[in-house]
Amino acid sequence: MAGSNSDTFQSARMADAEIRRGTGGETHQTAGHGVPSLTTQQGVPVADDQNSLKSGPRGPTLLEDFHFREKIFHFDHERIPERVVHARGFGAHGFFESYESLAHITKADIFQRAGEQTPAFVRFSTVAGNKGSSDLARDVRGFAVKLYTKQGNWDIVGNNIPVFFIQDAIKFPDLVHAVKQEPDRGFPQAQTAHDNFWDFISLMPESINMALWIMSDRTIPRSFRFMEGFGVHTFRLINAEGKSTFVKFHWKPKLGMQSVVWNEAVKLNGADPDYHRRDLWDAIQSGDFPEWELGLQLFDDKFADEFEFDILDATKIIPEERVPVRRVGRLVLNRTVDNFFAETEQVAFHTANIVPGIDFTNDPLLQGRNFSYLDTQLKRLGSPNFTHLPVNAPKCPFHHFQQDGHMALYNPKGRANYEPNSWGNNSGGPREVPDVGFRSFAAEDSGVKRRVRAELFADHYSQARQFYLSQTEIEQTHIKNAFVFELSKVETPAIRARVVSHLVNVDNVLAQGVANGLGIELPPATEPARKVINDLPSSPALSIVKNGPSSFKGRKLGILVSDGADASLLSALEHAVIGQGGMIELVAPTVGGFKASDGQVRPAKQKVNGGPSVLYDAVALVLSDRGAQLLSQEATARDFVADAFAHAKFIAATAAAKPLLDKAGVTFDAGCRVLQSPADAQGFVKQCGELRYWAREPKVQVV
Ligand code: HDE
Repeated sequence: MAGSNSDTFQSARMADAEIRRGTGGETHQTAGHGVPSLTTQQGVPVADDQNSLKSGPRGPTLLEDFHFREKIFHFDHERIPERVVHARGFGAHGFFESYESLAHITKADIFQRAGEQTPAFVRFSTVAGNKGSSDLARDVRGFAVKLYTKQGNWDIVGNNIPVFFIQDAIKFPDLVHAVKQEPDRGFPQAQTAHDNFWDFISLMPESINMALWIMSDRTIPRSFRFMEGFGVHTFRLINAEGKSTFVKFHWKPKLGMQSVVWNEAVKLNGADPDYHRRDLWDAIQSGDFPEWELGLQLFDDKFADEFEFDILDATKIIPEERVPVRRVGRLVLNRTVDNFFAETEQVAFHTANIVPGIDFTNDPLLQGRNFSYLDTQLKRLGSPNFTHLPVNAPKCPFHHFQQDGHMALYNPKGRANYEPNSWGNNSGGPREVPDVGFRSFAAEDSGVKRRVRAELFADHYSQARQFYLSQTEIEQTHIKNAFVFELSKVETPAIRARVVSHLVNVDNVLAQGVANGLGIELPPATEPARKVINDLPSSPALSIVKNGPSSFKGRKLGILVSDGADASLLSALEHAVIGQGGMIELVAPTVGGFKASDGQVRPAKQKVNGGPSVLYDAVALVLSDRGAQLLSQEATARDFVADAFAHAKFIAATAAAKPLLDKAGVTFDAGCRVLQSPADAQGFVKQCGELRYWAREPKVQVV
């Protein structure tokens, strides 16, 4: 038979799984009790996996030890190249469910029927850090979604920020070189706080809008569950009549947006470098499945012509207040991977993976990406047959004449491996399907061949200003502080000043604040290539704080406990948190547990020096007099309290906790409360739904 066939492929995969389980016609003895025998890759049973073959107990190891040779050989080849960017990532399975039929806008099969579920795989990532870097790096997060639709795989390979640094893909290698570790010294990794990065940014005014976004709290999300995702580019939806509608894709977290504060991120990287992946893993494993809604911003040519900015420019957004986001379905992540390498590491996303009903625009960044991703897959996965890997293979039938190559997992039978052929309907293989097959939108394109950009691309500051002015005061302060932090790590004064000279075009107060923080004179503004539009309306959708949650759902309360802790208070807190859909974690002097006031020993999740308060959204101290005395001598317990206070978290404490609070330098404010009786627990947890007591922050952060 000609061409590929998913049935053949499925059976190849099943056979493969059988082989792995060793159930394919086993002849040797099993290890007993149904435990499979250890074998070599060739299926030869292994008698001794503890000792290599030697000539005498103290003699040389023998070359003929084929088991040892094969084992070491395979181990030596376990690594594949990590991704050039987005190396550190974490994936999960789930599904997308459409709310309504969008047949009038797109013929994409996934959007035809309300309630239809489509399998999905999502990989979140950081961009700059290497595979082993920490989760809380200040960085953009990748938000890549593979939708296994009935008409092929559709990938939305997006980020958690809706704009990008550059406008033209030809600058991508420069951008990535500048942000990653510097080539002479090999550091710093997973950081933008170094000379090369800010040198490049300061010489590329088009990146200033994105610079504002990355200095905001968007780059230190509380976890993947609390961040938005964006397709970034303008795409097209095409309906059955061939009509095109422009579209921008959004993912909106059901739990609302949330970020941590910078000092918390710095500490989290030490306390738990896997904080984000652990969070997603824990949520899915406990059945608290994270969800996002897919939002579409739909607009036509008329809007595109009237809009102040070019819809092909990936350094610009279309404010939601201008074109509303229509929520058309939900994405649910409900299954962790079986094997990290097979799925998260080997998944291969590609912006050019689109399906009938979706199409590209001429965004020069998108066009460059469409060219790039196949190269990276080949380099990383080592074979053009990477689509044969289960995570990458379509889940719909597929048939084609592509064949052979390294590690071809399915190899069709029959004679026909080309078309047209005259082998007849039964053995001639697949044929084109003009009526339903993918056809590119018939956009009219012509022009003089030149290396240019469109005129409106030259507006570099207007939307950066709009973004900044749309933030709450607390978020504006965080942006200023982030610039000061990053530029204070830059060693070359001229680079620092050049960055500030761009900020003058964004907002004077911001520029002056950063200059003050750096201890430099305010430099004159960089001459803008195009006049800055100063009066763009504020866009509340751009603020995290304005789009936070309304409850403690999905969040975690850390409770510091000691022997003698009031058992009724503990259960009241637990009850209140679980009632809101949150979680609690007990932190105690020993992980083995503590004896509460009811005489029962309860195990703790963390020992106090391994469970700092940065791991939690809010904290409670349920201590006995003796426990508080003891913990007030313990530096990590004092840090637990002092950090929670400094990070503007809500704090509740029994009256007995006072010695510890005093030693930690905490004076109660409206974000703290005494837990006098179990009845106080509800009120406290309700307040925790606001996540942070921001009014405290200016009082505890003065430089
Ligand atoms: Fe990517 N990008 N990118 N990118 N990108 C990759 O592909 C590239 C860009 C994004 O979890 C690579 O498989 C070019 C924008 C995500 O596996 C590579 C350009 C956006 C992921 C690549 C861009 C992204 C990647 C590296 C400039 C947001 C991770 C490994 C035109 C909309 C996907 C890989 C995953 C990965 C190239 C710009 C998002 C090298 C040339 C803009 C989320 O092919």
